[in-house]
Order: sequence, then C-alpha cells, then structure tokens
Amino acid sequence: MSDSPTTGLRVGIVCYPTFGGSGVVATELGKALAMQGHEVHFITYNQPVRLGSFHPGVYYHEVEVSKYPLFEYPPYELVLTSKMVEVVQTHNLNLLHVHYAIPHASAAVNAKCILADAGLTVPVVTTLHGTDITLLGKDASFKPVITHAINASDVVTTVSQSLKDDTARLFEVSRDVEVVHNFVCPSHFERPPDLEFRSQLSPKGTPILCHVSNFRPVKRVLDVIDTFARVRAEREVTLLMVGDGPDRARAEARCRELDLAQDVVFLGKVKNPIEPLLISDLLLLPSETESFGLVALEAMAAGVPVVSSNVGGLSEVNVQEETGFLRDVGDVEGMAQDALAILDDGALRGFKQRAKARAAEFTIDRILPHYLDLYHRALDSSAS
Ligand code: GMT
Repeated sequence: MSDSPTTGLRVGIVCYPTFGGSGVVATELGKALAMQGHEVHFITYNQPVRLGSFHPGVYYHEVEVSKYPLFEYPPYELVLTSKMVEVVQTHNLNLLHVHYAIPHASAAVNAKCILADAGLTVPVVTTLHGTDITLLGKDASFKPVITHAINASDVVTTVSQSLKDDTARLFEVSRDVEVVHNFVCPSHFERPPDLEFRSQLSPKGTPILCHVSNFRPVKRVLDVIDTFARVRAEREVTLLMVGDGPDRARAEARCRELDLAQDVVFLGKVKNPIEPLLISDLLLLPSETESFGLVALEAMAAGVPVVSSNVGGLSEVNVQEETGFLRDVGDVEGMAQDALAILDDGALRGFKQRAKARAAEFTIDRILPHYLDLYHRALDSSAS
C-alpha cells in the first residue's frame, strides 16, 4: 500500500535555467506536472528560459549568490542547498527532482541531510543528462562528488540507455539507474511554419539545412560548415545556424574562408528553436558526444530529418535510413552524401513523415507517467 500522496504532489525542480536541453526538459516537465494539478517550485539562479509567462501551479525561487569580499569563488552550491532547504520547509515539498549531477544532485543530497536533522524526509530524484557524466566523469577532481551524489539519491534516471552505460562505466555506481528518455510536447509543434521567415532566408525556395546548439567544441560546428560546403557544391541550399557559443567566431571564419558567407545565416541565440526548425528541411548534428540529442528529437517532431553522428544516445532517437542517417564523428563527406540523399525530391517527403512519426513515440504524455511512477517509488521507499 502506497503512503505517498496520489495527487497534488509538491515538487521542487532544480535545473540550469539556460538554453541547454537539460533545462528545457526540466521546465517542460514542471509545466506538464502543474497542468496535471501538481505544485511545482523551480529553484534556480534565473527564471528558466522556456518557462515563459505565468502558469498556474508553477512557482520560481531565485538563488542569489552573495558578493562577500572573502569569496573569490562564490559558493553557489551551498547557497542553492540553503535555498532548497528553505523552499522545502516553507512550501512543505514532497520531493526534489534535480537535473544534472553537479552542483544540483550534490546540493540536493546535502539539503536532504540537513532536512533529516530537522525531522523531514524529502527524497531526491536525480536525472543525469550528459556531460555531467561523459565529460566530467573523466575529470578525477569531480569523481568522488558525482559518485556520492548518484549513490545517495533516492532515484536516479538517465536520458538514454547509452548514458546509463556510460554512468556504470565511469563511476562506482552501487544502485539501480532507470532510463527515462527525453520528450517533446506535441502542442508546441502544431503551428504552421512561418513562410515569410522562410522566404527571407531562402528567397529562391532552396532547401534549408539547420544546426542548433550552444556552439561548444563538443558540437563540432566546423563539421557542420564543412558538410554544408560539400552539399552546396552539388546544389543550391541555405544553412541556418541557430545558437551561440565559443566556436561561433571560428564557424563564421570558416564560412568566409570557403566563400559560403552568402549562403549561411547565423541567427544567434533564440529562446525557442522550434520556429527555425519548422521552416527547415534537414538538421545537421555532428556532435562528438550526445547523450540523447534533444534537438534531434525536436527537429523530428517538426518533421525535419536528421543527419547526425552515431555517438551516445543518438541512435536511440534517429533511426538509420528512416528518420535520417548516422555517421562516424568527423565523417563530413559521408554526412554530405546523406544530406543530398535526403534532399532528393523523391525522398524528402518520406523522411519528413517518418521523422514525425518517430518523434510521436517520445511525447510528454508517454514520458510523464514514468517520472510520476518514480516519484511515488521514491516517496514510498523513503517513508518505509
Ligand atoms: O551536457 C550538456 O552538454 C548539457 C546538457 C544540457 O543541459 O543541455 O545537454 C545534455 O542533455 C540534453 C538533455 O537531456 C541532451 O539532449 C544532450 O544530448 C546532452 N548533451 C550532451 O550529451 C553533449
């Protein structure tokens, strides 16, 4: 018999509020929980980008880091921990769901101990997203902290089987880890493409290739440009680069070097990449690692096939020769061939339809029950 509340949970969600996929997943999950009647409290240093305007049942608590002169490195993790303790106590939260291992999971297990001293039992559900495991897992200085955060959480999930395998390989994990895939909210994609926007970008109606990322080295944006150059050598196409980050200047320089500047548009950061995706014909995602590739799923939900690398969890989303193609990291020649095959007039429609159908397997209404089930499991086991 379950002791946990069956409706009306009060959940604290901790995430990075920025453009990254982990923040998007956490925010959309919180909004969906609130729509089902649960109370959701976001605890972050900024309002999450995808939160948008007011939603009934959704609250936001800002973590403010003090500028005490002694702190050369302000202790964000400790301020976050205190904020979690305060919000749990003030709003009588049932559980904390934290996204990304550090500092969020680490801070949450600390908050849980502090709350236990005050006689409160608050389980911690941790979702691992990607580089918290695949990149930081290779950095010895974080290993003990991440290992502890994983093992001391009440429930741990990964966003793909691949990330679960990486977690087991890189850390001393002494507990079960559940795979809960990322998801999309279909209603966000049920709007017509902005044809004026499309014709501005591609006045002659040539196909639009798109890349969306934070332009970090792991995204290999130069491979995007090099792939595009090979496609452009064969047919007229436009490339839409969405996002910003450390490798943007190099990508722009490469376009100038290859005399492609007139065919490539750098849009910069956009709050929501769905609009550019809706007017695109193909997504290029040649990442070095990608635990899931939320943007690939978002592209597919917009009916956009994907040419990606075959790393991490991408093959759990993008299906070879059905929704797109997967190639070895750095194989820009192969990716260009795949892009040309997809853009072929006879093929494009089928790829678009299959991409959309595949994305329908990862919708919020399918994924939310998994998280709710895990919440109840966490509540039951910490109550017993
Ligand atoms: O780990 C990161 O690079 C950042 C993180 C994020 O916050 O966006 O991205 C990861 O989580 C996303 C959401 O689960 C996944 O879709 C991305 O594949 C993953 N990024 C990498 O593994 C590089």
